Amino acid sequence: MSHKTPQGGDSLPKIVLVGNSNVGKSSITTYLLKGVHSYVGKIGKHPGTTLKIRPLVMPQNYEIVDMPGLGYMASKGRGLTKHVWDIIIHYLEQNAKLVRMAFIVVSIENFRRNVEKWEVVQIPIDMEMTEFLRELGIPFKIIANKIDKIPLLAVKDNLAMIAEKMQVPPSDIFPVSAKLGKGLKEVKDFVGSFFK
Ligand SMILES: Nc1nc2c(ncn2[C@@H]2O[C@H](COP(=O)(O)OP(=O)(O)OP(=O)(O)O)[C@@H](O)[C@H]2O)c(=O)[nH]1
Ligand SMILES: [Mg+2]
Repeated sequence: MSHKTPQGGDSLPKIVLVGNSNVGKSSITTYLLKGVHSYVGKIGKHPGTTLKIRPLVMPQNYEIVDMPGLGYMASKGRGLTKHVWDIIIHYLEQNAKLVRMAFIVVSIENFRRNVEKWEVVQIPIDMEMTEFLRELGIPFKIIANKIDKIPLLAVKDNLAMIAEKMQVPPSDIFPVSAKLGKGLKEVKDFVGSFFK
């Protein structure tokens, strides 16, 4: 298993997907790449499916970068989680000027539980990522994925909580179900608006 990050010489603008393990980053990336690349990376039932940073070049000369998951990965151990955080942070620092937009993907089903569980001990990882992106001056939006997993009323409540915790206006959140294909066109059109 290699954890090499792509080395310099790669000056294309980038769209980056970050977030906890198992939230659906690779599923969303697969949709964004449809018709261009048939295979992105694995989509898995188990957290920690994507382990390498592998940018994919689009015909409009930008890259889509599906990141490994940030959070705890059951089968891989804590050491690897820290390692993944470090390589992602390093990548973002090195490429800050080239990243046109970062999407922080969260699972709308798990966000509330994660925040309530972690916030007493330390800053939850998604919130830490917003701080980090703000420091680097990288613009970001939130994708609240897996809306198919909870009732509509809970979707509304959780969207409000995500906006509050991530300190973004509600209009910065894309509600999505990668499974049902809901909300994905909005994300794709938004990405497309950067690279006409
Ligand atoms: N119900 C539901 N399941 C989803 C949705 N999006 C993705 N999944 C499932 O969630 C699991 C994880 O999806 P991935 O796309 O591999 O998630 P990831 O964020 O890339 O995961 P890592 O690479 O481990 O960080 C897979 O079993 C997907 O089929 C969704 O909108 N709804
Ligand atoms: Mg993945």
